[in-house]
Amino acid sequence: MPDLAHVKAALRAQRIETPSWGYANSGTRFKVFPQAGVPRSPEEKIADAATVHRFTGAAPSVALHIPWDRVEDYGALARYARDLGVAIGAINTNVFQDNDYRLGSVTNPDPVIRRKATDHLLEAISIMDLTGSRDLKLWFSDGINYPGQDDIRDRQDRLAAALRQTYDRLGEDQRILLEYKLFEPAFYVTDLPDWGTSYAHCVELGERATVCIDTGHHAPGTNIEFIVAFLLRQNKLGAFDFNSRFYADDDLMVGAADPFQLFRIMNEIVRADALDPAYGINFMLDQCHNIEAKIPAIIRSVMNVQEATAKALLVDRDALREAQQEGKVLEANAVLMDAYNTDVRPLLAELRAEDGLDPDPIAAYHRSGYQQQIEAERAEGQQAGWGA
Ligand code: AOS
Ligand code: ZN
Ligand code: ZN
Repeated sequence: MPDLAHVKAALRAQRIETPSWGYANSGTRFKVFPQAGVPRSPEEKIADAATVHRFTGAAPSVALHIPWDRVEDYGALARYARDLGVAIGAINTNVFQDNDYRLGSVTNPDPVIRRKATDHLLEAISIMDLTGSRDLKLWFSDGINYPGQDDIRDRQDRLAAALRQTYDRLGEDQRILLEYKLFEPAFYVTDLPDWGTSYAHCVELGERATVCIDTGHHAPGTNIEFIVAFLLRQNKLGAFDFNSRFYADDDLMVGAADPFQLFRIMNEIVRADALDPAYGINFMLDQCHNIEAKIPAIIRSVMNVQEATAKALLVDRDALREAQQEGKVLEANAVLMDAYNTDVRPLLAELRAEDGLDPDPIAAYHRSGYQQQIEAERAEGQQAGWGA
């Protein structure tokens, strides 16, 4: 059986990054239901992220999105975050919300528009220099809707050229997280549709380019833990955008739709000894809380990742390997299922209590008065940026 002290140490070291846009108002293309107390500024989003960290002890950084989190002085913003006990994490770029990008951003047939898009990516690196961020997260909405609309291969060349310029601008301690997505907003071809395309571009770029797996960005039935295992073996897994999906890119709370899938993913992470922050994987959330209370939903999400991780850490690796090597199919499967079916909530509650945290972070948040305070203080919350 795994050593409990080791399990606890691994859980204590675990870090989950929350997204600034998850704290703001969001919705579908049909309606945004505003909520009371949502942040009006990047500072207030950071304050909410710091609150999630205060109650979970496991979320010490917050990802920003440019331009949604644009400020005059990024150095001051980073200091503000640090004073609240969190760091600014990945910088997300936006080359999808400008009229110029109707036919694409870095893959647009017009070189002037490609230049504008690439300049935005370079600007994001300048912001990282000021915030001390390590990760530049790139997601492109680029693609085409109709066969023949543009040349698929030329678009790959244009994408490669923009990525090359961006990669060459990175500082020594900075890296690219290259995200892929099967479809939406493009419906016929997406220029970065899957992990293989992202992986190939990352290999071409160099060792500071790694793949970001958004768990909601695959065709139904895709075996995500296989992708995780493969990329880990190649040293090319840089980050996750965790969320849940029932249909497409639903951006629901991680661990809500399929906690077993989350366990299988974390099992591959533990198998590769890749959980510790020193390994370099950024475990981010990329979620929108359209109808549920935002801060409690993000606390819940952090807890869901912790629970899946605890179960993965409880897998009896020796017994598993033995059963696998002896070809004992059912026994091997049972080892995994035993761990998955363990109720790890008491273990995590104990761990929090040992660390001076409330064993029940959501209840503690509700008791804290923070929600009442922000509802009183923040007159009119900001929309996350989606559909704005
Ligand atoms: C879009 O579908 C992607 O998931 C992006 O990762 C992300 O939601 C966006 O970059 C937010 O900044
Ligand atoms: Zn994402
Ligand atoms: Zn997405």
